Amino acid sequence: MRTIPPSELLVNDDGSVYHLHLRPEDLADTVILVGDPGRVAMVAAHFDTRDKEVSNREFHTITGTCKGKRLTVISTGIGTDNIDIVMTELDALANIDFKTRHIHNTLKRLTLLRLGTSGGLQPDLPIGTLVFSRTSIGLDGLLNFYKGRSEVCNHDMERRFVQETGWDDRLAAPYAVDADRELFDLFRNDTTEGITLSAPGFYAPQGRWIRLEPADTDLFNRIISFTYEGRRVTNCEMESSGIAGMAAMMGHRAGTICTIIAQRTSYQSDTDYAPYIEHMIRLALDRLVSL
Ligand code: R1P
Repeated sequence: MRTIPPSELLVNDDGSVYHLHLRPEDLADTVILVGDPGRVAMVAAHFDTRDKEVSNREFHTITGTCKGKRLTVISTGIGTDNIDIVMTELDALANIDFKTRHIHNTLKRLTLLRLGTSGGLQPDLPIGTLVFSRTSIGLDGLLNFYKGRSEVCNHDMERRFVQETGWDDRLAAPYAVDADRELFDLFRNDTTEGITLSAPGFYAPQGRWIRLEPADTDLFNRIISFTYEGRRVTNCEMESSGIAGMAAMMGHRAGTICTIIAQRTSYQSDTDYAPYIEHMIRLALDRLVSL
């Protein structure tokens, strides 16, 4: 049996995992992931009880109950580099014995739902639209570091995306991965089905030109025109690909819902988007407590 060394899985003196500062008993089996640490309180405002609250760096966590169901809400901060940390440590809390440093014989399957914000990439998806990322295309390269990537990704979609966008091979190879089907079905009547891009940055990696000109100013136009089996690219954010991909490799059930808060094709944005986020949170909690 493999013993995971202390240098590979770091455990703090109080028995909590290195970055998240959570102990195994602090984690519920159903987890809501948000990017913004401030959004954790918006979700937990709907909880009936709070058993645990902890913060370290950008990772703020509250575990409690909502309509009797035990839930954890955690902030990931921005980007799939953080998702690598959050997903690995959540999985370790669920599936590794911190004393023996052995993987449990029986693995736990977590349910993980990201509630995020994103930019809309089609003119008919206005600000306030809720998109469920049925498929995510990761431009960030995270999954390329994992052996299990080849088993969970849609290689045909990746090939077509590379061909049709004229993808520059100096960039990370894009990976295409589906959300959990059961979670998608849970939300399909209340959300717009999407192909979501996860970019490794907010500006040039999402086609924005502030002072530094992107290397390829037409790339996002070609991405927006990409379709796969009649489905089109709907929105762009920075985490859903890593969450879907890591969860698929680990055997967890994961998906992402994002509110569109900027419309990239008409160059509009809405910074007063809290009511849309509140609507998304209420919808998510209503469905998750029924699982
Ligand atoms: C960028 O402003 C951040 O907002 C989006 C992006 O994915 C990125 O994390 O999501 P969140 O609002 O969930 O952080």
